[in-house]
Amino acid sequence: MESGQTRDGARGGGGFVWGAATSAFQVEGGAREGGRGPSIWDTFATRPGAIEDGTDGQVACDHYHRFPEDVALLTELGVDAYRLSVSWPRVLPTGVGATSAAGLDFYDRLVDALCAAGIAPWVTLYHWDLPEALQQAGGWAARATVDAFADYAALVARRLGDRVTCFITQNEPWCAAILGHLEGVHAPGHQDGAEALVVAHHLLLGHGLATQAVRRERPGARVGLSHLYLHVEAAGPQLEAAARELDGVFNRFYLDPLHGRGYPEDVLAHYEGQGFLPNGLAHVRPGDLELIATPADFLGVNYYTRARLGGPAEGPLTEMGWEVYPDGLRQALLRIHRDYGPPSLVVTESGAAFADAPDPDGVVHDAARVRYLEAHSAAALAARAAGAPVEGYFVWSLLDNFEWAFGYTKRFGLVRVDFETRARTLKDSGRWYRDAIAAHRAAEGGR
Ligand code: IFM
Repeated sequence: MESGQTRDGARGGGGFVWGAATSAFQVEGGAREGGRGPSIWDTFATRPGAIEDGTDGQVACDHYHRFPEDVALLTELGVDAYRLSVSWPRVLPTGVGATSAAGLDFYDRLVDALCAAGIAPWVTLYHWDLPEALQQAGGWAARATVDAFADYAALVARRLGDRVTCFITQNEPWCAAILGHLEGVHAPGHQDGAEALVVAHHLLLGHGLATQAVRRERPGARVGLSHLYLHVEAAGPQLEAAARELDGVFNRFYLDPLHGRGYPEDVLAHYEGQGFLPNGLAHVRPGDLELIATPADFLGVNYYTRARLGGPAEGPLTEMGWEVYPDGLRQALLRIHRDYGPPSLVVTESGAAFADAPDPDGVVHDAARVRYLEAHSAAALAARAAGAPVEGYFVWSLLDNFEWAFGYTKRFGLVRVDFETRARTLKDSGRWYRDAIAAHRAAEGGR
């Protein structure tokens, strides 16, 4: 390691990590290249009406071919770290067994390019693109998928772990389980509450097993999970119980088992009442809860909005219809610190979709996103100043990209992507982020 770099490859000084994030399916494209197998999102996108604009991830931002340009953009921003995800079917086309040399080479080259630029790669192992072959064998509802995931995690750690220190096992288990298996709006598009709860358990178990697998391969690795945190408030005392229930299904159902408390009784009772536990907890085997509670090095917190029960939103809404409520992030970080005490907290996603468009000169004046990021990064720093061990802040997203069921209709990027030409344009928010990072670094002592 060169002098001036931290253990995580950040620019130095061991200070706060500023980053930007994407995920494989949302940006890579190259869907049929290098022997990549199909993922459940390739399949789901072919379902009529599944994706709002009828698009798919075949080309996406074409990051598969244009990653050098994207690394140059990250360099221009001056970030310490870039959070990317590895596409499981790109490196293991059927999820198990034979690897794709071309797929592994792609991540080698990407990681090398980041390291050469002094940017630490933070690697997410599962950001929702399950190999379709595994779905055919039962998907996350099948326990065998959990073992396959641990093997895949070991493979990635073996291959990239000489240059990657930080691994995120699962991104947002709530989304994968509930949106994908109960609401049916994400791949694989099922609507089965009982299956969704089995899937949630297997995703968490996959986190525990993958954490251990990564550490076996790379004892110096740091491993965590990214949780989508919903800040829930009741607008009046009569809604306190409903707020506790919503916080339970969204937050505690994941954070409690991750921190050794098992599944919260009140949430289990709620799901039982909905008929989602016809066999009780038969899918939870002895030892599972201990595995899920394998101590992590950090908890990733993805924060976008609050749910205010019984009252209107008080802040402006983003293009997703989500209320802008920065103080929810500060409160979330302090609450998680107080209630669960993970050794470190990292804001692994924070950002907003707005319908920004280039002006006649091609400049994107996304003032609303600048305000959003300014307020939310300040909220993260405020929680840190108040004692929560907040280690970093990653903007979602580096690029406008494939926003799942919304296709390309929602733009979250610091960088605009023209989906006809794939041309990239740094937005005002990108320039603001670059200056904010530089100013923060200068204030921290000029690193
Ligand atoms: O785009 C998603 C990302 O994949 C997971 N977290 C939320 C983002 C915005 O919806």
